[in-house]
Amino acid sequence: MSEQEPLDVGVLGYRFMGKAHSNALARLPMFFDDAPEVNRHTLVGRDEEALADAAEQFGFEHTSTDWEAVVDDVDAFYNLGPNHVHAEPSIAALEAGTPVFCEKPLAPTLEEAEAMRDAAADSGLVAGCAFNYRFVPAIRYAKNLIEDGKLGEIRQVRGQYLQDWLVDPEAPWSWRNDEELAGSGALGDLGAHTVDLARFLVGEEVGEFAEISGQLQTFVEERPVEGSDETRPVTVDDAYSAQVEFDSGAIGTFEASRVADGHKNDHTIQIHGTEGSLKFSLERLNELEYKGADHRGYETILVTDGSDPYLDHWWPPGHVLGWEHTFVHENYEFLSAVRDGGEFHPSFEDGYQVQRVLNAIERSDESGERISLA
Ligand code: SOE
Repeated sequence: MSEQEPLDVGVLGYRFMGKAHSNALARLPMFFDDAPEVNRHTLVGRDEEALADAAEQFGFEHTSTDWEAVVDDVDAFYNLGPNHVHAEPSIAALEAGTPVFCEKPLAPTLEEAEAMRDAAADSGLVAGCAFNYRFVPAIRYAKNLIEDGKLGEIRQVRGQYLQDWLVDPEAPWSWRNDEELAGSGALGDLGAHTVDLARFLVGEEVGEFAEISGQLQTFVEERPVEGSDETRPVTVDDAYSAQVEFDSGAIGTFEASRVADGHKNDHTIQIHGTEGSLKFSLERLNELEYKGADHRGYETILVTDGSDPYLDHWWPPGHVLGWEHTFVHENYEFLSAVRDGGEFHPSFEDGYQVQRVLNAIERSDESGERISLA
């Protein structure tokens, strides 16, 4: 246990992401002996009754419907609300001297992402964008292989993120279907993760995304509002695809969909180099497929040994981890950086770089042209 004062954490948002991060905060002292001590201090939201229930369930001491009061009053502020509330409270927290952990995508628009990136840079504080898939042990293992040169020179990256929860035209409308609230659809919600993973895994080898052409498509133009006879327009994409070239000349293809029937949360990334290849699929997150130069085909590496990234904190080999563990790992890294004044990645700068790519895909779709980011 640290001898420092516990960190008071304020969390805006108590739904899907609120629960995932609160679970992670609760797990930390049990599994990560050297994690900072944390008080789940204040849970922030609008609906007082739902907020009170969530605070009790998630183990928070206080609730508040006023984020402005909270950002000043805690040692770290978690912004886990819908995308349209990412910028203002996060910037206010940084201006108040409070480190911020913000859900992805960093913002609905490039302009807001830029303002957030600038506020983080001006503050000099730890500002993290919660791309949790960087914290899958098999992804860390893959990164180590790439850094060790096991794939040789990287030539191709192929990333897909497929879900099917909107394949039914009667699936209800939510903020995730609205451009004002979300920014984009499958592109920002899912594609942001894949772009971040690509930057994380091979960014040092291939550089940034340099040239991009992309397209977006909306298949269902309006959706029913739950509990009423109303429908609302869908103003974001159901699916996107993009072709890219990196600074090094390596190329990649990327796509995401929320209407890919039969795929629940199928995030895959494949990387091919001059001396080997890697394949990772989120639905088999304990495994990494690797083909080295002296192999004829892929071998499946079960990434659950105590010597594998983060695994010494958990169970004996073969006692597999799940999606929720990625949140424990990212919270461990973020809060340790806050306590120690260290660096945390993915940062707001990383979130901004991802947003540039998303924005270029949108611009390419609108203009029908290939966009240069170089
Ligand atoms: C919903 O589509 C969603 O929860 C995303 O918002 C998450 O980032 C992704 O991890 C799973 O799908």
